Amino acid sequence: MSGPIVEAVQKHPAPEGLIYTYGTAGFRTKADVLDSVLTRVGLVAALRSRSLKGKWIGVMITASHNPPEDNGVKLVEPLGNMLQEEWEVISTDMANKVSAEHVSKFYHDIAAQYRIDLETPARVVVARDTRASGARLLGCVMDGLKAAGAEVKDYGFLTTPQLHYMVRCLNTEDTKDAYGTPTENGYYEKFSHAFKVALKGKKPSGSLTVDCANGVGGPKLTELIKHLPPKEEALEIFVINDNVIKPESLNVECGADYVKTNQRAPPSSKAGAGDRCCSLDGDADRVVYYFKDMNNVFRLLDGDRIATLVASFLGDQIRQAGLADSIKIGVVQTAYANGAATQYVEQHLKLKVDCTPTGVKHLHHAAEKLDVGVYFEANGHGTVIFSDDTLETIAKYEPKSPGQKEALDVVHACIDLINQSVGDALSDMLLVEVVLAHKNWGPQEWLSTYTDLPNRLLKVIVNDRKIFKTTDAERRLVSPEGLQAQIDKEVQKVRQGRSFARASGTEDAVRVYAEAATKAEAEDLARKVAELVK
Ligand code: NG1
Ligand code: ZN
Repeated sequence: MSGPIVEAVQKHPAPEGLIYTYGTAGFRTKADVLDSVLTRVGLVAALRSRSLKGKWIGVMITASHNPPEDNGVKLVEPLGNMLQEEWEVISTDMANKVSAEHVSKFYHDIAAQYRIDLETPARVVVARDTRASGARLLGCVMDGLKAAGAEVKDYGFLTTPQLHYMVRCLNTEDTKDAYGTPTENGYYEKFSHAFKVALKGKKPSGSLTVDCANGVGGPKLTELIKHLPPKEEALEIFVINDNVIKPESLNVECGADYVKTNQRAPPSSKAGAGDRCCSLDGDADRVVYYFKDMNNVFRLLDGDRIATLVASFLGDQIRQAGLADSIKIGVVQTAYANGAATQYVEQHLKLKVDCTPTGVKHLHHAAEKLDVGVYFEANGHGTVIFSDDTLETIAKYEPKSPGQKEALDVVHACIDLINQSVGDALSDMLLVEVVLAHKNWGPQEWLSTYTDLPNRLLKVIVNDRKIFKTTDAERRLVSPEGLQAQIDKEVQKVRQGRSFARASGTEDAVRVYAEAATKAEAEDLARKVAELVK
């Protein structure tokens, strides 16, 4: 067998003995074993586009918060959503075909099975983060795309959410759902304009220091700032850790994952007590806030905090607009959400909370079932989505007083300000700033809304993590048999105890989470459960 597909695949042979999996974050591993995967992903992207009659499909080359020597790739559906599960399986199968002939055969088999007309145009958008391996891996994807005869738009460097934005814009251009102009400038214009309108003349207090993880978020934030209102009128932003010239510094002692995991600010941060700070991750789809309190103690405002802040604000605005009876807000969390956050949403904000398995695609799907779905993982990954019916209700609604109109304007602006295709650190950050400005809050007031339960997250290396099977949104183990009962017994020994264990989807380990009334109890509980899991 020969032909362009066989040739492209032969150019990037698969390393022997490796098995690849399209997991919660796509394919992700050491960059030097990814060439063959990227070429095959190019083929799958072309097939997926053809299966949707030539809609644009996105390919993002990134390994997010992973170390600089890693890389990865994920595919994006036409409206900016994560890849459909069926196609995750196809991607995994394709990545693990060893010979070029098998790849080519599989490509044609999938086309036959899904009745994909290989004459239909295939359209694919590509972008990458700033990793050193990105250029080489882009070449590998391009070889796959070319072999499959796809039309390609290469946007160069983009944040992951910018790529999702481009995909959605390209597929909705000239329709009633047009999302925006599919250019970088279009992105900055859309979000900066919405920010200005949503602020309604209010000025966020103080300044904001943004740690960009030495990743692609740095140059993109610098660009975005040029489009924002001048600092005298709105927000003063200090950009730190934006060195993309030295790719080996990516995510090193900085970034959202470093801050969340170590519960400390990046050592390079010069921010003083009370100064508002936030950290993006390596591809700018996650953000966490933090500050040093008056006693110089580090305080984290994570994804749970962003969710509660935003849900409470949108709830207020919708109520003030007179829409409370027709639009219901809900919050979607995972089991990693702090118990105090869940309680705050249910009992104080009186909103519904759904719990889903880990991974934004699960949260996104649950949020899609709500009128307004606010979803965030504790690590800062999330967004807000508005259902079509809700958007229509808001569009048709006629305010009955100046107060109602004012609130309605803010809701409109927030809809534009929130990147509804995917969690977007830059858009989420601007949204948080709008809410804080409206509430006239600093980080201390935000922190005071509730007190987090002390908690501990441990990573346990086990022989075979596949034996750990869960139910109830990963909160209970069904296998190995008897283990859950032992965990329950430990949980009962501490006050306000909660603990669960699950296999990680991105690392070869089991994660153990525990929370309790005191730090000592939480740590003790985590340690005991980790012992049981080993
Ligand atoms: P795993 O490795 O499955 O726990 C981690 C994060 C998720 C999500 C994914 C994708 C935790 C506890 N888990 O998943 O929230 O972000 O990576 O990047 O933070
Ligand atoms: Zn990321």
